Amino acid sequence: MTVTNELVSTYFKQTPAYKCWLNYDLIAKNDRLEEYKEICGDFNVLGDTLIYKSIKEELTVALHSMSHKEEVAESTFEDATLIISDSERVNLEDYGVEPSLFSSINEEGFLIKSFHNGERNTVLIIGKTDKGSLYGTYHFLRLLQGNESIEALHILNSPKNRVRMMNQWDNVDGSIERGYSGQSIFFENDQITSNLDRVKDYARLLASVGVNAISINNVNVWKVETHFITNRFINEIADIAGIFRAYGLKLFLSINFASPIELGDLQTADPLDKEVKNWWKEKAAEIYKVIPDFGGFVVKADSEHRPGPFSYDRNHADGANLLAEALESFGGIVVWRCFVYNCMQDWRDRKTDRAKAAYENFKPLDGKFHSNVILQVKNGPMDFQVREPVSPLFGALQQTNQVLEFQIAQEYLGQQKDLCFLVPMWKEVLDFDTYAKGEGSTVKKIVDGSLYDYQISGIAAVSNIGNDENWTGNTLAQANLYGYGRLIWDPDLTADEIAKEWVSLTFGNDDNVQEQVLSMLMDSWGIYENYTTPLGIGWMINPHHHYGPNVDGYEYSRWGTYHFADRDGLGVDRTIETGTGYTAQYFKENQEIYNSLSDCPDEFLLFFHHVPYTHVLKSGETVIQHYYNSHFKGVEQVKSLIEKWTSLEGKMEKQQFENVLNRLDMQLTNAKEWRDQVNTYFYRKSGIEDEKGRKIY
Ligand code: GCV
Repeated sequence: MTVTNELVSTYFKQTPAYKCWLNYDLIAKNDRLEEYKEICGDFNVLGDTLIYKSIKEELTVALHSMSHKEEVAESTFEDATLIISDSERVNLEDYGVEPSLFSSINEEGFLIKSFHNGERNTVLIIGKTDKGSLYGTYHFLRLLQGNESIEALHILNSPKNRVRMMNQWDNVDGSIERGYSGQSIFFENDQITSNLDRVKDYARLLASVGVNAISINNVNVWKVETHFITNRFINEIADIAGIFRAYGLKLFLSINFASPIELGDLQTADPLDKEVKNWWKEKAAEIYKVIPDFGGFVVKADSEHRPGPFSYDRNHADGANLLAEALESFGGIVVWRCFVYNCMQDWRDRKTDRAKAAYENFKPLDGKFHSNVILQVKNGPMDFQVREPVSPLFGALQQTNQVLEFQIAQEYLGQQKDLCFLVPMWKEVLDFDTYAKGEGSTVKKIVDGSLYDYQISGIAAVSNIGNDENWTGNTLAQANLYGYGRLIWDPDLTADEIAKEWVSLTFGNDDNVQEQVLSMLMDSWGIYENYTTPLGIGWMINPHHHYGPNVDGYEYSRWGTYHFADRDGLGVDRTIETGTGYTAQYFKENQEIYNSLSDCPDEFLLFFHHVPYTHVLKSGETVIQHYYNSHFKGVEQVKSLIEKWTSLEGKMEKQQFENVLNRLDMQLTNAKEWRDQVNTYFYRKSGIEDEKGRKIY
């Protein structure tokens, strides 16, 4: 059997659910098929790096699958009508391309260009580097899957963010912290998984949407995982790094700050201790010997009981710089997380506030970190709730590299049982104006490094995949994985555009399927918010496992309820005058809006203010009536999601249809529980009847 046949036959054995958006369905429209066959029938990949090998493989399976051609193979350069190369290897002028065009795109950018020489049509995919060629190839394949014409292409494109990272929270025993889609694809039974085929397919999925870095283990680094940076594991981890390398991704590891002690070498992990510094330098050298392009370390320190520099009376800059110095000469970086707060804090003084913690810890250290340190900041000040304001650290750190952290895993957002398409939420975060340098200082300009000229910056996210057949538990949650990559490549894409692309790549180009699934995705965040915690209050969820309602259930609740509800009202007063003073962490324009009861947007009201149940919202409803209305509405909206989905029976593969239907049924049960518990709780607390007289259980 030829390599081509082997590749193709492996590919054909995979289910659509597994292949996700790299489904490469047979092109249905005949005229397009002819157009594609003419151009794509003979391709030639110039270049011999590992990445070019991946490109050849991807083209082979994709073109074969889309055209059902018996043999799709490379032809000679002379005969080729589809040419993939970097800008150095072809004479661009022969194809009417000005070489200077490439100075306007970055290292990972590409040009896709159609060319007609009087005899035949040709398409060129020219990367600035091999990575650019890879991204260009995937872009081109997306066009084919969308049945777009390729006769007059001129696409010059490059990523807006330099770091585009995925964080796995996988443990070596095979479990995944906040994982809702099965077990780890990397680890099992305290070992690295022996069959890494699935890792390769994950690398393909990530590369196809432009992700270029991955950390493969949980930021909570437990006992066995502390050994990842030792001989016990490092060679096998190098194999994983090799798989990702072939798809343009750098591998990172989460490390335990106390490693020098826990690995039995030293008595201390004090970042200013000479022996500790040497220990990390030697460790870095050992790692780079086997993984020469190792990305660096991801670190969670001094948070939720993880060790860190505080034990030695040192600060986060001391801790991060220790590691940065060790990695510097190898070109490695330290991704230091800002999810730092004292989870045991007593907030009864009404001044102590978890939301304030990241800013209080890191703002005073601005400018004190080495240039190869990046601070990774969650999008909101708390923890991935359904609606949070943007973290005030964005814009506040002017001399420190920053990476924004999203969570694709739906930890608090329905755990991939409930549908919640997250791209609209992420768009709001990226478009948020911090006013850090006047109007227009949006988060996307901060993280792409243009506002403060950071050396290195970008976006990272907690992954939502596991070894379930469809990777994400709920097949529709694949849209979040896809959307994350597409959005961080280009934050100016709209949520709607991204959703449309995903639907067509996943379910094909049937108009009705597209319309129904698109509306389901686009409405889903609002629906989830309606039946859970509208008006920005957050939490009220079962502590620890974070699914389902539990109104008083904030896990660190020994100091009282999180929502501060009593018989008169609810919400957290975070104003400067009477509250925790959190609003003061924003620049003036936002501070004034959030601090003012009358100006604060409804969706954040209870995040910033404690108000009576009878407070009238901008919408004209009272807070209590809004709570009743949105919870009743949310359940009805889930019913309508089910109706829409049911109408699509027979229009897609059975396995996919049933998977989502089953999840929607779970969602309905969940939504009803939220409605009933929340409404009953606030009815009993407030004693105020629903003005529509609906039954509150
Ligand atoms: C990996 C939240 C999650 C934890 C997670 C933590 C973090 O608290 O519930 O599971 O730990 O965030 O981001 O470090």
